[in-house]
Amino acid sequence: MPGTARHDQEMSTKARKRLSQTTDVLERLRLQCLAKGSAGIKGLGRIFNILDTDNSKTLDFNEFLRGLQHYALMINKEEAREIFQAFDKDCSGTIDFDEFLVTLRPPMSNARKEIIMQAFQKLNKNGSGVITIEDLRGLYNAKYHPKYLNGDWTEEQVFKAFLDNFDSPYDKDGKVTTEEFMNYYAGVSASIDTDVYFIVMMKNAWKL
Ligand SMILES: [Ca+2]
Ligand SMILES: [Ca+2]
Ligand SMILES: [Ca+2]
Repeated sequence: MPGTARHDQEMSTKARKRLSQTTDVLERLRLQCLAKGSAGIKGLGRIFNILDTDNSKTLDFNEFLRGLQHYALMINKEEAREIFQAFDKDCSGTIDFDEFLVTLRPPMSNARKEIIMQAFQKLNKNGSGVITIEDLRGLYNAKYHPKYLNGDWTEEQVFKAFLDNFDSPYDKDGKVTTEEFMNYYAGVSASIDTDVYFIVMMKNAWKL
């Protein structure tokens, strides 16, 4: 599985170093997430949940402000208001998980996006536009998974666990969209310095 513990640790170390040099608040918030190893869709989902104290599945301004303070981002209310608006793309007055993810997702070069899309297309065998268990049969070998080998899981359960890595915590339906796939790899990508290495890793992982 691409995105190893070693990668996460490197990412975290680098993010902490860059934190001391950055004053831009949005970038600092992003680096705080990276430093905690929470760049991907799951990690950001966890952070969103923590900030959403009333469990409304959206963040209002007060929850957001408390969140910024929790991450030790000392800014005044005016600045916080500005950043809040940068997140709130549809100007609804609240931030939903998609808005949160898209704003905090570490940016990726076009070369990286292209190779991610190639992997998606390969996995999306039947061309339906979303990856499901059906697509994985014959493409992803579940039989080497440790839990399959020791008899804990069926092939079906291995496939489900695989899809679960990509599935958004707020749209968990066993189907993986291009956006969810991209969000997952934005996390992996943040731990890898060069495009060349990222592309090699993707090619090896997905036999592209
Ligand atoms: Ca809320
Ligand atoms: Ca909104
Ligand atoms: Ca989904």
